[in-house]
Parts: sequence; C-alpha cells; structure tokens
Amino acid sequence: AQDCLVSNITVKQDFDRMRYQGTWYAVAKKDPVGLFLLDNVVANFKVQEDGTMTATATGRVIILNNWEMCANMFGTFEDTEEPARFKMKYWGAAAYLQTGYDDHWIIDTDYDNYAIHYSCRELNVDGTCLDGYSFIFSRYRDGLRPEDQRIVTEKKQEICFLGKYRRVAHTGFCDTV
Ligand code: AZE
Repeated sequence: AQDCLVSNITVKQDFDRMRYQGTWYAVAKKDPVGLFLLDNVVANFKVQEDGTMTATATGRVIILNNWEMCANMFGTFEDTEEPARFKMKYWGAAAYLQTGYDDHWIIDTDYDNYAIHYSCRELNVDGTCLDGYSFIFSRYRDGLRPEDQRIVTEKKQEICFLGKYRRVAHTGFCDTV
C-alpha cells in the first residue's frame, strides 16, 4: 500500500500454517513504542492438533532497573477470515514480562527462507500506522539470502516501514533454551 493505509496492506495469499511451523530467527526488526525484545530473537511456531497456531519466542530484554534477561514468551493465534491475518494473545513465562493482544500479519513468506511479519498497534486518524512493529525472519540465523533481500526490501516499502528497521544480533545470549 503506497498510501500507507493499514487497511490497504496485503498479506500472504493462501497462507499455509503447517509449512510455517518451526524455528524462525529474527534478522531485523522495527520497534514499537515502549519495552520490546532487543536482540537474539528466535520464534518457534507450531500448529496444535485442533489446528490452532501457537508460538514460543525468546529474546533479550532489559526490564525494571536495567535488569537484563532472556524473555521466554508464549503466543496463541486467533484466526480471522484471512489465513495470514491473526490476532495474537501473548504473555511471558514470568509475570513481570509483557502481556498483550496484537495483530499478527504474515505479509510474505516462502516458508523455507524468509518471512515478513507486521503488527500495527495503533492507527492515526488518517488510517496510517501510529505505533507498530515488524520482524524480518529467516530460517537461518546468519541472515537472508541475497535473492530474498530484494523481496524483503520491497515489502518493507509496501508496509511503510522502510528505513525503520535495525538488525537483530544473535550473540548466543539466549541459547540455553
Ligand atoms: C513474536 C512471534 C512469536 C510469538 C510472540 C512474539 C512477540 C513477543 C513480544 C514480546 C515482548 C516482550 C517484552 C518483555 C519485557 C511476534 C516474536 C509472543 C512482543 C517487551
């Protein structure tokens, strides 16, 4: 959506949650307002026996008075009419972590290499996104293949987050999971 209206953002057609399962390494992220996962972000998606998609995620966070830790997070996904648009209910393994209820859209993925996630938390009155976040995921922790980078850049532009991403380092900080 070059007009940047959230309602015009398109998502992956015929999204296949079965093929989306397994481990995804965040290689880049666009932050929302407030506390967020800093780096070493790894998500693992699973489809339960009843068809519900769930996920676990870990990442380095700094909470309270500069307390650095790995946040172990859980998410359950509510379906909508469109297979790639979910509502995600999420919470932390520990009570002092964050809970929330966010949009969770899969903008694009080839299931085997890259995925582009998008979530807008708050709209401006004109329908553009006031506060949102996004992850670029790779199946490989060292990053995306050059051929996927082109697609990802195009999609970053379509969701109007181009230039707002930071690389997500994987230093092994949360590897004892
Ligand atoms: C996401 C995809 C997989 C499941 C989950 C995800 C999001 C997690 C957060 C966590 C924030 C934690 C904070 C703790 C202090 C999108 C990676 C749950 C947004 C800020």
